[in-house]
Amino acid sequence: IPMAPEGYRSGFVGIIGRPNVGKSTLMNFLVGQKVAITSPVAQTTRNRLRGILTTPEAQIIFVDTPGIHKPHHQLGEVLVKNAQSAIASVDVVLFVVDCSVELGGGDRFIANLLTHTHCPVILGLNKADQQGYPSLDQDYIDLAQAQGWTVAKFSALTGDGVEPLQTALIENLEPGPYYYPPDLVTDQPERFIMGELIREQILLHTREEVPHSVAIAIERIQEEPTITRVFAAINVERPSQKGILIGKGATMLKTIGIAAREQIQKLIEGKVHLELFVKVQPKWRQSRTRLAEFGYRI
Ligand code: GDP
Ligand code: K
Ligand code: MG
Repeated sequence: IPMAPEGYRSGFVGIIGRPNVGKSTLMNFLVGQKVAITSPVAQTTRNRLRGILTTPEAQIIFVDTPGIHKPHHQLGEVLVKNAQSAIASVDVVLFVVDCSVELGGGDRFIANLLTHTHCPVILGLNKADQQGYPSLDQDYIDLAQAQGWTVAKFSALTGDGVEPLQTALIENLEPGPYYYPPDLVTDQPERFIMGELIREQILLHTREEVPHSVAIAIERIQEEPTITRVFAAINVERPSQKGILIGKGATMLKTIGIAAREQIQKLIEGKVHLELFVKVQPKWRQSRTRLAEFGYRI
């Protein structure tokens, strides 16, 4: 890693918020590449992942997190603990909300978690493109004022307002070194992102319990002079889920495969042959060994 120039700033920005407010979409826009998958489904983001933005003035390491729910059960408590540890280990917190909907209990719950943080907090009002009249901003602005937070309003989808947000983030960073090589955009291995891009298509094409029951394992990557061959297993928990994923005449698996291949081609900037097969792994979500095997930090 090279030496950063005089006066260079750097640091870690934790992106937190309720599920589906657009945390991952925002991180992708900021780093200029799809490093985290996005979808209208909650729990799309399962792992804490980093996206790296390097400009001539600063290096920002974004930490994208799974959404925070009010805990109603054991797992919820674990998620909140994880979020709290994420908050404790960053230099700036970017608390993202969806300003096209009213401020509710979920956001207030997160605001309470943030009351005792020592680092600067920026309240990001996302989905500005979707906002109707009357404007719902005032409650969010009041909340930020009461807590002494900075406010930024933007659309992660269109990119409107993201540049001022980026400036505000950099202003809140201390002088520091390059933590990562300047050309790196994520800490995730390419292999893991390939699996995520397949999971994203499953999230977009199937419904209800199927998306939450899949785990992708990239079993082999074969690089040839003109094409990269990727062999991936889609693990599900029950035979019925396998049936749904394959579909009548294997049409579902084909649709998912074509769309995922396109995304993987963009990622590696080359031609890809993608082979998918579906495996039943009963209760993989309860198995620590399996979770680790599928790339989840446990
Ligand atoms: P996360 O769960 O907070 O990471 O949210 P995602 O990034 O996965 O986004 C959830 C959904 O909101 C996806 O369907 C996105 O396309 C959509 N979305 C994200 N940002 C915006 C935005 O600025 N405007 C609109 N209209 N939709 C957005
Ligand atoms: K989501
Ligand atoms: Mg996400």
